[in-house]
Amino acid sequence: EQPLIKLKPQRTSSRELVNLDGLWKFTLASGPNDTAQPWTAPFPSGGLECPVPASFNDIFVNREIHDHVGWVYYQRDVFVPKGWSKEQYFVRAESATHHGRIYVNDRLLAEHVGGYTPFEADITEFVTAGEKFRLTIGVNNELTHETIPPGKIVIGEATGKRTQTYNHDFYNYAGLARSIWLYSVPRQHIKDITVVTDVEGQTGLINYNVTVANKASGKINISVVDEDGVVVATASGAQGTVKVNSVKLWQPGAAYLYQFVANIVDSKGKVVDTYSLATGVRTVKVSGTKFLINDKPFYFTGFGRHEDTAVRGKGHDQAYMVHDFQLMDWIGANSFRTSHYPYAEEVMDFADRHGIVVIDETPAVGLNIALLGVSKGAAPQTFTPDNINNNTQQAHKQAIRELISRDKNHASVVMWSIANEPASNEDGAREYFEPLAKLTRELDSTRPITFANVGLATYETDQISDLFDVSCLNRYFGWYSQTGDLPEAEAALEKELRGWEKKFNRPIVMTEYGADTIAGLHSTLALPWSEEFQEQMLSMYHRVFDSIESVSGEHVWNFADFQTTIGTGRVDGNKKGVFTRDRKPKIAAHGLRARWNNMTTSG
Ligand code: GCB
Repeated sequence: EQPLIKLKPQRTSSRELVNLDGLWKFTLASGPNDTAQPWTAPFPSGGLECPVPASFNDIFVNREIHDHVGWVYYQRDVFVPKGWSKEQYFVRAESATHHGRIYVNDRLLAEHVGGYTPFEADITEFVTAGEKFRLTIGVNNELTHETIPPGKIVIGEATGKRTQTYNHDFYNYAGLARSIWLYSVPRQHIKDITVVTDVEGQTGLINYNVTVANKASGKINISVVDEDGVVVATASGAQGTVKVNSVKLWQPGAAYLYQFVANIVDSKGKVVDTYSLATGVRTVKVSGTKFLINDKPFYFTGFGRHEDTAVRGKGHDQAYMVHDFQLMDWIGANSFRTSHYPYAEEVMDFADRHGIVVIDETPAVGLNIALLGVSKGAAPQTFTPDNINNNTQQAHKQAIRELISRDKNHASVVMWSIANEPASNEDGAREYFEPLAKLTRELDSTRPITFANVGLATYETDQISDLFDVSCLNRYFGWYSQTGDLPEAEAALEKELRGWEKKFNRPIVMTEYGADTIAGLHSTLALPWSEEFQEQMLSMYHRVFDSIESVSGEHVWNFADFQTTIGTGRVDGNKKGVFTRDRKPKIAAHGLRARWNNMTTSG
């Protein structure tokens, strides 16, 4: 098992943080087996430079780089600040899609598989404070049937060219799409904090657990500081419960965050290390057909989204992040799902600060060969030794561990989604998913768990939904079936939703519904692909949702148009966005805005 990465680095009185974003030297590996070892020497000057954070694929005007399958290398020089001689220091990559290696000078110091969660190298013993080193990060974008997400490399018959194929509907952007950091901590430091909140009457309870690295002596002191900077509660010891009187709750649309400050204090009363965790006090639970936040029914409005913009691909961008949240606010969205992978930590922090509710998803997308049409005719068999197998399941478990370990403290996260559209109607699904559902609950018993169910796995054929708490359904009546025929689609949708309601009597969240829509294409007949069709189709869904008691939320697919793999079903990407890829509203945006802004978000 890969080590789980703990607290996000931060600058405090005991910790330093240096951002390594910017232009890095960049090169492709010379061959698939990567024998050239480019990290053992400085890259020649005058070569390519690649911005970090960004996916590399669309940066260069070069088809070979765009389509590259295998290793790429990023390199830059880094100084370790001279004041760090007594500290321990790390290089941390927020993500490397999908397999990353950190080299310091000639030496490999860290390796990580899984493209959307952080990893780090302890470089303390290898570079002296005040000295410069050559930092090289290798990134490999290959997907196999044993990775999460899965994929398959095919070899061109005539050319021998390797092409990455996969079952998921978004482009396999790769590289260093999130920030890279150099940071220091004291030798004795806080390694991890877990907080779980509860409410009793007017009192907020923060149950906590602090783990410490290299602990020889020293005590743990906790203080909870409110938004005015006032210490409202204190505690001591590595675990326990802090009580906050007259608590201000974290609420959807009305965030309130306390700073949970953990200190290690030595015998002379000196603070050895300090870390401050933004903590929202709230509860989450499923009761009957309702999804409760702070014991009040919550109705999800919003989207499945993607990290996707022109040129930077999946590169995190503060301007787009803030703008996208502004658009969500404008349209009246109170929530989103991190379809189909964990998003940048900055996004989660933003959601915490602004009271936006998140369904947090692993990168387990495409565990379904029926969607590919691979096995046309034959009964599709997703869960077999040479497809999705025990090793895939191990990788999936690790993806769940890493997601929960990274995001467990976010008030905004109200539910874990452990997969998107797996073949849950096929034999083998139950054997595959039962241990995963169990693991998720072991890691976090406080949040409901779910997965996004595919249309092929109806209430009659799905084999795993009873292992989960909420029925999250992705449905495309009127688009992939009953195409363009909204009355037929409406009847089919209603039948399906009533089937789920009757079988499970628990909340249903429609986690995907939508239609590809070419911005600017109009049709008086509201034919498919037009802006009018998207508008009318969404309205039809809303009519049905409003008539079914257990429907507890609606996430349109998708927030914005996004890039996909090349194929005959997609014209420069998926066009189901309510906004275009450059964030201009389609007609449907106005209808959603009117509906969602008029809804009481709880109820
Ligand atoms: C789905 C997938 C999503 C696709 C969408 C579509 O069911 O979950 O990743 O992009 O359908 O547009 O086909």
